[in-house]
Amino acid sequence: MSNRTFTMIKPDAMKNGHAGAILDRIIKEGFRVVALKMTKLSEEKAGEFYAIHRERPFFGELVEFMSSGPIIAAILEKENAVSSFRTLIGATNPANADEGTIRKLFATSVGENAVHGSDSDENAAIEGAFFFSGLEQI
Ligand code: DAT
Ligand code: MG
Repeated sequence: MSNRTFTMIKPDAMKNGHAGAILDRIIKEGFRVVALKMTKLSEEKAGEFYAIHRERPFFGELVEFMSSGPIIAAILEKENAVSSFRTLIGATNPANADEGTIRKLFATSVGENAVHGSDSDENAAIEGAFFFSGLEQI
């Protein structure tokens, strides 16, 4: 079990001014920030990141949204990071997310749901490497 996960604060949360509150919550929940940057995905890069969803009906919408504005990307460290972070963010659709979760508090809709969290240790490593070199991981 790896102790790292990868997250993005998505364009809706950035635009709505929730980035500070989300980072504050993540740190208060005991995650250590290993790497952090603000960036903006091109449509091509967003499509590459979400390639696994290429055949899904919402893929075009997802790529357009994820490239619509700045994001914050980060690698986080905590025991059981992947599952612990998925619990903290809540269900994909904020309407189904538990009270107090980041998506319940800050998401706009199922498509614009404030934050990304890796779904496995393997994907956490792949996604972290998509944004950060080894030297950028402290
Ligand atoms: P998660 O981000 O919880 O891992 P996922 O991997 O199933 O969810 O989907 C990736 C993203 O795609 C999700 O965060 C938002 C978007 N998405 C998922 N289901 C959707 C739907 N039914 N309609 C619109 N966008 C959707
Ligand atoms: Mg996912």
